[in-house]
Amino acid sequence: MKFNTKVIHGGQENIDPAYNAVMPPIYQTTTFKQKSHGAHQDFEYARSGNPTRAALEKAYASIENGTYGISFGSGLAAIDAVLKLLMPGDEVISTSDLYGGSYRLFDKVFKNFGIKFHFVDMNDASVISNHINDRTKLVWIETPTNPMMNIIDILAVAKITKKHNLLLAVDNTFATPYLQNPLDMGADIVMHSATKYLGGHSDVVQGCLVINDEELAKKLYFIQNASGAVPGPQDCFLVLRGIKTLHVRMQRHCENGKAVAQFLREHPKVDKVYWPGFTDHPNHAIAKSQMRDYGGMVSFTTKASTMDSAINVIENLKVFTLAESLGGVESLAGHPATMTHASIPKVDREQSGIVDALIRLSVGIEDIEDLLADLNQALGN
Ligand code: P1T
Repeated sequence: MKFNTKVIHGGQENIDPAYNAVMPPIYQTTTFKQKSHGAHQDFEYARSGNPTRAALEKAYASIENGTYGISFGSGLAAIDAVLKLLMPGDEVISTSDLYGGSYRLFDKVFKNFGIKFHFVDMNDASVISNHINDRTKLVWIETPTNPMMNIIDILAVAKITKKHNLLLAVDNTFATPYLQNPLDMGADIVMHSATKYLGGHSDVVQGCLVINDEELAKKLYFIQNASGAVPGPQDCFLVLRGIKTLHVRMQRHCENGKAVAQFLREHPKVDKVYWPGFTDHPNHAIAKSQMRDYGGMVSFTTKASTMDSAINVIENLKVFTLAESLGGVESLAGHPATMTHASIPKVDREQSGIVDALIRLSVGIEDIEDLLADLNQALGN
C-alpha cells in the first residue's frame, strides 16, 4: 500500500465486526463484560485497551511504516513513556533546539529522578559521539527542530546509536510521515504530538509512539497501561479522522509554507528566515535527501530585532491567529521566547537562535494570497 492509501485504509480491516461500520464506533465505555470469570475477550478495561483506540493505533503503525502503534493522552505523555524506559544514573543525549515542553520534561522532571541529559547542537551529527559513555542509553532528536527548523541527519545519528547499542527516538511532529519515516532510516522509536498535523484540526490533544521491535513495544505498552496516560475514545476517533486527510493537507501546508518563506525572505522589514527548503539553509542537502518536501513551519526575525517589534507583528495579524500550537488547518503565529520555549533559560535559548525577535508561523491551508497580504500588512508593508 502506498502512503495516500495507507492514511485512509492502513490497519483498518475488520474494525467493526458487529456492523461493519466504515469508521470505528466510539466505544464510550470503561469496561467490557467477561464471558465468565477470567475469560476475557479482546478488551477488558479501557485503560488497557479500547476498540476505537486500537483502530487508531493500527493506523499510527501503518503510516509510520512500523509494526506497533501506541497512543497517549498528549505528545508529552508519549515522551514521558519513553523516558520511563530508563533508570536512575542513565544518560540521554538530546538535541539542544527542541520543543520547550520536551526540554522542561527532561530538565525539570526526569533530571530529579537521576537521569542526566546532554543538550547538544546536532547540526553536525558526529558531535553525539563526544557525549557517549557507559551510562548513555537514549538519543532524542527532533527534525526539523522546533522552532529553528534545523535539520538533523537521521541516518548519520542512527549509525552512531546502532554502533553503541543506544535507543534512537525521533520526534516526527513537524515533518509527519508524509515527509519522512524515521523508522526506515534506523530509528527505534518515532514519536508524534498528534495534537498537530496528525489530528490536523486543532480540536484534540494526543500523542503516539511507533515501534518495530516487539520487546521494546511490549515495554512501552506496559508503561502505557501501568502509568495510564491514555486518550479517550472520542479523541481517538478525531485523530483517526484527521489522519485520513493528512496527505492532502500536508501537500497544501508545504505549498503555502514555501510561498510564505519566499515572500518573507524578499520582504524589506524581514531579517532572517528559517525554512529548510532554501538551498542555502545549512542542512538543506540533508533535508532534501531525508524529506519529501519541507513542511509548513517557518520562523523569522524582523530587522527591528526587538521583542516589542516581534509582538507588534503577531498582534497585527488578522488571518493568522496568535496562539500556541501548530499543524492545524488554520494559520497560527507565535512568539517562542515568551510562549512555547519560555521554559528554556534565556542564555540557552539564545544560543539556539531563539532570540526575543523570533516569530514562528504554522502556515495553514487557507488561500495563499490572503496569508501573504496579512503578513504584508502586519509587517507594515
Ligand atoms: O502538546 P503535546 O501534544 O503534549 O505535544 C508536545 C510536543 C512535542 N513535540 C513537539 C515537536 C511539539 O511541538 C509539541 C507541542 N508543541 C507546541 C504546543 C508548540 O506550539 O510548539
